[in-house]
Amino acid sequence: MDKFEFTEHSHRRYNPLTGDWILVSPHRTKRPWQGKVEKLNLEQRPQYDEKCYLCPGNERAGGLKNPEYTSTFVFQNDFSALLPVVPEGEYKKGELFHAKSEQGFCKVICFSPRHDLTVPEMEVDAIKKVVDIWCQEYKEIGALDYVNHIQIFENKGDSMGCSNPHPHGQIWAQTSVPDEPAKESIKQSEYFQRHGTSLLSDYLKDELESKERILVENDHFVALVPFWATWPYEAMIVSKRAVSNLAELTEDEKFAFANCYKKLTVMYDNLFETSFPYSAGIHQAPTDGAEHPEWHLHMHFYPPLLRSATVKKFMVGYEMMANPQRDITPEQAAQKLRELPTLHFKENKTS
Ligand code: H2U
Ligand code: ZN
Repeated sequence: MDKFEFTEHSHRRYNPLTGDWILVSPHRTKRPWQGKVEKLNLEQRPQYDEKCYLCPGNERAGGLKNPEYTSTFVFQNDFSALLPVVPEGEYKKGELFHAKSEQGFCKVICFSPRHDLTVPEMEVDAIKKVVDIWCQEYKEIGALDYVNHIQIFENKGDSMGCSNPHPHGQIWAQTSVPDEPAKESIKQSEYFQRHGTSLLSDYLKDELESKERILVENDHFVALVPFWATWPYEAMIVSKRAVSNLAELTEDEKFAFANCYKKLTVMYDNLFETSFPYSAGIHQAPTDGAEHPEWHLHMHFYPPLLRSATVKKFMVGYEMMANPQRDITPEQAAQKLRELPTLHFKENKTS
């Protein structure tokens, strides 16, 4: 019997941030693929679309009008999933039936007035303004008594349920800490108590030494494919300094974050020469008034594409019933992404 190699043999990997496991089956990448591999014809969008509810000056559902904004613009979601005024209440019947009222609100952030751009096509200076808005919103919303968790996220691409190609993200703020960040809170707390350092600082130290899964590195931020990545090209942006939330970032760090966000998403677009869909979101300390030295700011990117602009990975079957599973290893995914040109493919075609 050969020695166990994780480039060859099926194995499970542990996600220390959540406590979840993932099944990796590298031997399956040798399987023949007879499906189609195609590029998408990229739609050309206008810089301004009169029918877009996010473009400057346009009317949204409900009749409110967007201002003639020139960089970023934030508004209350007209169809918020959470509401600030809800009667406080609880439903409990024995151990098995339990429901509780939840208070909160949702906002939408337009990243740019330009309808035709996406993050990888924006200038770093313009992306920095998006980071600025995230920081400002985190501070302002976090100061509200009833808000303990602020989820900042971006859904990109209609395959991720994004309703509009105009570059934008969302913020959902609420009283409870939802499950994903709650799991990460417990794991980071336990780690901090054992070691006195943040879990992600120690993880990053190792990753920066091996360089196997690093995608982008600058003075203050790193983008990498986590050792425990679930999605084929999953990535994570982590701050080098163990800051627990956006409000702690310096100006230089905000620029570095923007730079990392751009470089990672350019890699993504270049991989299949398509506007690469993903759900991305920032995990950071809860805004419950307490200090959270265990929390280490990071941003997850979960992209669904597997083999081409149209062939997606489905989290179905075994994955829904048991554990997520992947074929190409995180190391192979990182290598593929690293080998891509650093210039966005659209710029390459016009220059
Ligand atoms: P997506 O990122 O999933 O496309 O969501 C865009 C949000 O914009 C969505 O949550 C909101 C929707 O409720 N929206 C408005 O607030 N006003 C509108 O006029 C249309 C859409
Ligand atoms: Zn638009």
